[in-house]
Amino acid sequence: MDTKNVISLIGRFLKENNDFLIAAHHAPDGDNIGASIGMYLALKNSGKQAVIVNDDKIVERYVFLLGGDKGAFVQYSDELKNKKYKNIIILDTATSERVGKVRNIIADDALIINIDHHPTNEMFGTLNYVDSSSASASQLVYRVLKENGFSITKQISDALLSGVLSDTGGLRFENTDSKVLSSVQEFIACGSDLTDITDRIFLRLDYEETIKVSEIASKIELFRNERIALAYNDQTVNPLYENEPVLMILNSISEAGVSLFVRKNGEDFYKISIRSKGGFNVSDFAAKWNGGGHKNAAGIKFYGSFDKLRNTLLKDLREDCLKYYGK
Ligand SMILES: [Mn+2]
Repeated sequence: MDTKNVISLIGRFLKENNDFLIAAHHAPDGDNIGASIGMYLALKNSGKQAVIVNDDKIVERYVFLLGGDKGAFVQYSDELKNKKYKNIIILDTATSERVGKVRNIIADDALIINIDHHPTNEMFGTLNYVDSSSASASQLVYRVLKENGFSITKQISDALLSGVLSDTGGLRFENTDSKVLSSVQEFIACGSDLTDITDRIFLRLDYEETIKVSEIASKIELFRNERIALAYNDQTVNPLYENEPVLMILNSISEAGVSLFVRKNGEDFYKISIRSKGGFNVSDFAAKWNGGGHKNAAGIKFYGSFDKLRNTLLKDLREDCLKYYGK
């Protein structure tokens, strides 16, 4: 089926149904949140019932996008389990497993719309609009709404712009192409304030979080030959609200090509975010360790001790980087 067709079928699905569940991958990022809120608002403005349910909480810095309607973005809990939704929209999510426990509230015979830009998308939907050449899922949601005649209010535009800015690192990552810039131009025409949204997403951190981030940053390790920078945090002792500020600091280190933020999230359980600048493909590396993501941003879950992590996964990464950066 060609793209135009899929988009118009998704439009029919949105117009002919009601009571939608909007879901996306756990540990939501800005693109996931922006795409979800943009879709939610468009449905609400058309008089439809909808709710966004995620395995995790919304990230605080994106709450403004809800415009006071805080109940619209719900963290999954077992109390929700009695209701099974039949009309599902899954955004920015490569595999249906990545919605986590939200699967418990999806009916067996549900219709699922899958809108995504991950190259590893498993086409799990009844309708799949997957375009891996798109820098963000928010742009795909924008196209679906626009081509099906939904009006793009400033609030919707702000949500989708936040998604685009989040996945392009504020229009700085390699994926910032002409499609990104023309969508940004359209969002500005819808009334969005690029400077304000950029500030809210990247440049605001409260005092307490700033101190925590600084403490973590002061202990960053650098492997010079391998061009790897590594930060560590024990989330069970000193939890951060979000990972992005530490990742931005790691990424700004000129000697590093690849950065790694390792978080201890439980006994013998670590979550790792990997970023790269330029050619080194962190998605390929993550795939070897049952993780996934994009070329320049990926994630891995590791089970075992930190020593084991150093002696296996980090060792493997150091070898790959040594080969890649050639020293
Ligand atoms: Mn995305």
